[in-house]
This record gives sequence, structure tokens and C-alpha cells, in this order.
Amino acid sequence: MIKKYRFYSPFQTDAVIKNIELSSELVYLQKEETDTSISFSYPLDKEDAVYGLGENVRGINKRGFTYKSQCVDDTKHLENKNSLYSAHNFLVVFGKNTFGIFVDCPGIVSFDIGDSDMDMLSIQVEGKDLDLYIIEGNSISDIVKQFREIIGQSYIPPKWGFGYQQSRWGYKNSDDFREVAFQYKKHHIPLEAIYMDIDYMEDYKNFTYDSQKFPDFDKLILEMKQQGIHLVPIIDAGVKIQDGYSVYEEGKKNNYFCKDINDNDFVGGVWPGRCHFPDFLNKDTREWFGNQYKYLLDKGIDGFWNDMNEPSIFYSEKRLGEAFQFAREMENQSIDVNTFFRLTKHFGKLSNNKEDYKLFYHHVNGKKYRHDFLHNLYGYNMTRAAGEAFERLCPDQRILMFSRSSYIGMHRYGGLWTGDNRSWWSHLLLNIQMMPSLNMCGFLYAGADIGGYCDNVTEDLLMRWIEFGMFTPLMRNHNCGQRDQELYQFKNISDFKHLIELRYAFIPYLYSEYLKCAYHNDLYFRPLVFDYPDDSITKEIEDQLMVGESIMIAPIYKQNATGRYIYLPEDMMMITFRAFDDYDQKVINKGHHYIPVQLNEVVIFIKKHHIIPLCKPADNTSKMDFHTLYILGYIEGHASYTLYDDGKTKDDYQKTEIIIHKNTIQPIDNYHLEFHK
Ligand code: MIG
Repeated sequence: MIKKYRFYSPFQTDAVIKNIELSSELVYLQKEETDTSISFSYPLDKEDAVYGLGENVRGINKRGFTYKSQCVDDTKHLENKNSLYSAHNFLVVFGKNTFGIFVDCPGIVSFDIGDSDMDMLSIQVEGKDLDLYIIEGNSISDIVKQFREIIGQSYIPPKWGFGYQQSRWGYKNSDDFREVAFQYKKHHIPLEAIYMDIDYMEDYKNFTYDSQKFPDFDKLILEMKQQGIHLVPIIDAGVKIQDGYSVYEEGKKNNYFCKDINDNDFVGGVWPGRCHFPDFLNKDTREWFGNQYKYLLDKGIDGFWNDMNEPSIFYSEKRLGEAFQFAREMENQSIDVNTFFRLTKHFGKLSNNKEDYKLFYHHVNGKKYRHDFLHNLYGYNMTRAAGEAFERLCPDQRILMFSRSSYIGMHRYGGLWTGDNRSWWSHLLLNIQMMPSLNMCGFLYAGADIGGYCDNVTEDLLMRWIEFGMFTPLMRNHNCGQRDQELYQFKNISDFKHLIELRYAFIPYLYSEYLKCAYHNDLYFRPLVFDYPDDSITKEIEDQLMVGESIMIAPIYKQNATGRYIYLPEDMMMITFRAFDDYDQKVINKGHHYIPVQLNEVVIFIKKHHIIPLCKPADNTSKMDFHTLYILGYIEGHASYTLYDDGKTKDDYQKTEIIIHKNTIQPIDNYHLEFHK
């Protein structure tokens, strides 16, 4: 049951695609209004927990902090951060009353969840124009499902998007890419994709490549493709101002860029120097920008990542000018402490200054909007431009697409990665805790930079992270630290090889579960409390997750740990893998346990009467036989599983029922089934 309320005249974000009639009497929430904002409050019961809000710091239960939707490029994901790159305004209160709240407003929205007053949830919307949705249902999962139904089906990546992917900011020429592919092959570690960061471009211009460093760009793409490896280029939001550069020229000529107050194209600095910013909120701009991807699609590229689309702005021309002017004035003076601070402040405040978002405008359906009021929609609409273009340009093909910044609605066009995290154990835990919240908001294809993006990873952290990352739909190792982070750079290469092979073995299960969740609006990752709401212990468990319908995981996220405490909400079959074909299994009873998990081991727990279908790993998905399945399960008498796989067309899927009786297993359709030994 969904109730919708409208306040003033909100901008239509297209987050929700179902028509819902407006209600008048507000339930659960108490409304208060000032001249410039509206707030909604709800007294929290002692036992209430609050889930959701997608990409944010801290734990799964969001109670006890203030989160602020205001997309920002911030590379320090610390406990005191109220905002990260995305704005995901959906949450569920679970407890005395259980209900969902979605605040559809593209401006700044704050969620004070028992922060100022520990027993009060208070949501403040700046600007007053909003649509508010209240969702009632009989469980958290049911509420989430209803919400997901109104925001539309989540993006589905190609199956190869479930392969292992390697990235680094620092691959600079064709040989660097060949080297990565060669090393993975040499060490027999499966590899699906290598990412092209900004250095592949000519002067950081979108939809170009540097022909000096990549004299054989087209050949490189095909050569990799022959090995089953996809090259995935980055696309940035800013467009370099440079005469003769077609994207700039076309954008300028057709008024596709955001304007400043005087109706000139707004100028801000990013990678390429001075840039214009496409007005992605405008349909014509989206169509034009989306068509630009064709340049790379035509070369055989079939995956992209959209970056810097909060948008991230190093400096606005205005502020940079002021800083230089101040510096010039001070040049020959004796600079005392206060002047020194003013000087550094001028330059320190240049990057991602929120005031700059008041300096430019969007034109949508004949109306002009100042950017800051629509800020949180920018990355969403950049990715929408791409997604809409792929539908036109290659309607039968699934293209890999994910973005850094997002708003709910973008989940229909692509996935996301969680940005510039660090090689910290706490960020491995953050990755674990963020996944279910992202799923709630529709973002199923998601993952963090495995191993951590900034700082130097240690081998044990990378290995533990791989052991969790092998369950995330997007499994990408990315970094910019000094220490190289490709798996072959470390000592225990064969352990990494076994872990990556294990991920590949899991693909039939993981992709099948992904498709189910996308088609039926379910959660791929769930905190235990979602599945076992009547077991009061589960609410306290924030470091174990259900993955798909059959299994629970309990990753290790502490350095030097050789095991951990776990809680089982029911009897399960524990499987300890060292490799795809090297594992132990035993039944563990409901309750608390300590389990050993050596550095090279992965543990999963299979629910009773459930199975997982596995597959033999290979160099990458292009070389795998997905029709020979090895069944592993907790089979008491019988078990069944519905296997989903890609259908003949993109909008269609194939569904196969697998029924297993202890010790007998029937081949079905064109699958060959065997018990995993
Ligand atoms: O200002 O393209 O989050 O993944 O490697 C940094 C360089 C810009 C930020 C992305 C990161 C990427 C980096 N980009």
C-alpha cells in the first residue's frame, strides 16, 4: 500500500515510473514548515531500527547519525561524512510501526535519524518542493518490493559483467594493457575486463583516444576480445573547451551545455582544463551525448564507467579568478598569519565548492532551473543518456554501464561503484554493510574498489576483500596507490587464482539470483533481520549477509583473524572452500559458533533444502560451459532450485526448474547436472 503526497511543485525526477494517486492525510509523520524548508518527524521507539539510504557511511541500521543527500566527490569516506557521491532517499523504519519513506526531491535532503535527539527521526527538505511516498507492507522485504515496483526494473548487466575485472589509474599505453592480460594469463588467473582510466584519452577529451600512446587502439580492442577480455573506458562529465573538438563544437552550437547567469556556457575546470558541462537534464542533450558513445561502441567496446558526474568541479572560473587576484595583490607584501590563511583558503576552497552549484542553470521543457535545486540528478541523467542511447544503438545487446554519482531512477540504466575508498579494513566492512542498502534503492549491480582505491593494500587485506567481493555483482579491483594491486603482484598467487576461479564457479548461481532480483524486485543482499525478523538476535548482526535465496555469508574483515564468531538463524550446511574443487562441508546448528577461516579460505552457509549450481571455471566467461552444472546443497530428502539465465532476447529470460532427491539428480532440458565432488 503506497501513499503519495505532493508539496508545492516538485521537479519531475522520473525516479518513480508508476502513476500513483495523491493522498491527503499524512500518516506516521508530523509535518512542519518554515519559509525555506519542510521537515517531517517521527518519534522512534526504543526498539526501532532504520534501514536504507543506499550509499552512505556507517552500519546497516542507520539510526544514530545524520545523512545528507547532496552528491559530492569526497575521497575520504569517514565515519563523520554525511554525504557521498549519490542521493538515495529511501528508508524503512522497522519496529513498532514498519513502513517505508521515499523523499523524491533532487535538492538537499537531510535525514537526522536519532542524531540531534536520539528518539526522533527528522527529515528536512530544503526548498519545499517534493513528492513524498509512504509505503506500508507486511515485512521489510515486502515494503522494499513495493517500492522497487514503482521505480522500475533494475539494470541488468551482461553475464560477462560477473567476471573478474582489473583496473588501475595508471595504465598509460597499449603495452600496459597487454602486460596485464599477459600476466593474468601466465598465472592462469581468470580475467574478464581491464579498465581504461582517463589516460587513454587525448588531453582528457571524452570520446577520443590518444593515438601517440595507443597507435593501435582498434587492434588492441579486438586483440583483447579474441582472448575474451573486454576493455572498459571511462567517460567524464566535463567536456573540454577546445576549438575543433567536435563534442565541444556541437555542444556549443546546439546549446547543449549548462548556462551561467548571463546565458553563456558555464565554465568549470576538471581534468582537461576549462570545461563545459552537458545539460543532461535536457532530453535533447541526453540524446546527443548518448550518441557519442557510438564512437567507442563501433570499435567493439561494450562497457563503460561514467565518472566525475556529481559533477565534480576543480574550480569555477569565477572563484579561480578571485583567488589569483588575491594572490597578485599579496605578492609583494609581508604576509602575516591571517593573510596567509586567507591566501590558502582562497585556493583550498576552489575544489567542489558547493557555492559553485549556484552558478549554472539547466533548461528543461522550456523552463530554467538553477543547478543546486536539481543537483542530485546530474550523474543519474548522464547515465540515463548512455542507457537510452544503448537502447537505440544496440537494442539486442546488454552493455556494461555503471556510474559514480546517482539518484534513484538511475538504477534502471546502470549500476554504480562506490568511489574512492581506501585500502583499509574498515572499508571492507563498509563495503559489506553498504550493499544491502544499495539494493534496497534499486542498485543491484554494484561493488566497491576491491583492495581499496587509495593507499597501499596489503596482501591479506586484498585476499579477504576478494573473498567478500566474489559475491558482489560488480567484482572489480581498482586502485591508484603506489603499490601495484593486480593479483599477480603478490606472493600467494595460486591462492588468488583459486579464489577467482571460485567466483567463476559461482557465476551460474550469482547471475541467476541477480536476474531473479531484477525481474521480481527482490534483494540480492539482505541483512539477516530481513529474512528472520522474528529472531531478535538477527537485528544485531551487521557483518553477515544473505546472498540470493540459498546462502548466507560471514566474511572476515579483521586483520590477522584466522576465524570469527558467527550466528546461524537456523541449521545450515557450512562449506569451507580452498578452491572450486577443494572444500569441506558440515552441518552447523542454529546458534552462535566460532569458525576457523584461514586466509585462503571462503566459507558459505547453505540453507536447508537449498542448492547452489556451480560451473567449471575457465579463463573467462567466454570460455565457460554454462550447461554443465555441479550441484552443491543441503539436501535432506529433497531440494529444488529455479535457475534463471539470459533468454534469446534481452528482455526475456530462461527459467529452468531443478529438482533434486538425495542421491538422484535428473538432467533437465539441455543441462547436464552432476553432484559436485
Ligand atoms: O579525480 O579518473 O573515482 O575511480 O580512477 C579522480 C581518475 C578522478 C575518480 C574515480 C577513480 C578514477 C579517477 N577519478
